[in-house]
Amino acid sequence: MSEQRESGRPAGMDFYVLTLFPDMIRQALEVSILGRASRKGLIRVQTVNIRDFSEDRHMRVDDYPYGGGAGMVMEAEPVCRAIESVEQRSQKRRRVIYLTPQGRVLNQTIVEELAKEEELVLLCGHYEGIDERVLEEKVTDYISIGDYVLTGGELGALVLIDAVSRFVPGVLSNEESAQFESLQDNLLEYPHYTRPEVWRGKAVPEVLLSGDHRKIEAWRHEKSLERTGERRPDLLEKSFRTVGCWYGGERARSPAEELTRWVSRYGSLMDYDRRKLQKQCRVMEKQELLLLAVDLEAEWPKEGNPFRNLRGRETPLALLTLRGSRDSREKLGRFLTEQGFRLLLSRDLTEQQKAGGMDLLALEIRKKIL
Ligand code: 9D3
Repeated sequence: MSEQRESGRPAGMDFYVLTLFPDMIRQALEVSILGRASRKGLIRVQTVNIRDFSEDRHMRVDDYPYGGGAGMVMEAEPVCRAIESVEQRSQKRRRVIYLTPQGRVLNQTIVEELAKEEELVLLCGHYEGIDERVLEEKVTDYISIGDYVLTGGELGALVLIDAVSRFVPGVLSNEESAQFESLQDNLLEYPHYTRPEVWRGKAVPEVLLSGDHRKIEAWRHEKSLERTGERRPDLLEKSFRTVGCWYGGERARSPAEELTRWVSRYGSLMDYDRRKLQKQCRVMEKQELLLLAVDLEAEWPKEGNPFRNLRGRETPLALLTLRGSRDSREKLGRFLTEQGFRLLLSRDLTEQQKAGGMDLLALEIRKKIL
């Protein structure tokens, strides 16, 4: 728990919430999982009351809108000073997120991206909104939590903190770990069952009692797909069947497997060292995702390119290579593009490992795929 970052700062995450209603933020974060995480010091939430920066003896922070119209507008100066009071606490560049119905709608990919930060500044508006000029100066991200109207940004900030905190190491227990959740696959979860085995005449699906883990995993995947099709067809269109594939022995195999596990709970694997697979024609679909790891210095079969019979239909592809020149990587990338793949990214694995682990790479792929 006393794990430190290289910077010497404690691990975890700092949130600064700028609001006219700090109690609303604090009280919500005292309880349950986030309360526990706060007490452990894994997440630190500091509220800044924008009213403390009012320039007015009545502590007013809002005024009538220029040009007329309904409601009040929060003044630029108190908001700006509140943000600057946070900026003063260290020189670091921080994202300043304004919660607004006009923002990008929050989703799990955005949440994971934000979880990479060490600190986030969350600005909550009230009334009609905030004077545009301070937003232009200070805000880096505009985020909405959905297409419905709230009375202010506080619930938005709480939703964001809740979702992001789940990715902070230690906030969830091992069993609850946020890493391998089905929403990463853009699929809803499979149905869950617990004892008794028969409840009011309704039995638990047979397969779950079989003890056959492969069969159970296949059943859960099928149920996830079925359920997403019924309840969230919009999500199903954004979901991809991930296929991890390698050529060139163990060196290529283990990164392919690792990345596949990071990208998808239900990923499958193909071993292109097997001559039989090379000979078979396989056309991958648009809704599949190919993660391909190739050792460029592994010997090629005498028939030529081992992937000559692998085709895509605009199938997204992430290409990871080991050894070999940049030139040979680009050549393979072009070859696969001609075979019908849509090259999302191509990386040298040694370079990638220097830049960041498979988790970062997986997130990058997820962001590029749509
Ligand atoms: C009633 C005023 N609206 C004109 C049609 C504009 C408006 C201003 C301020 C609507 C809502 C709000 C307050 N909402 C938020 O601050 C907010 C919010 C939201 O309303 N929906 C979804 N996400 C968010 S994040 C912050």
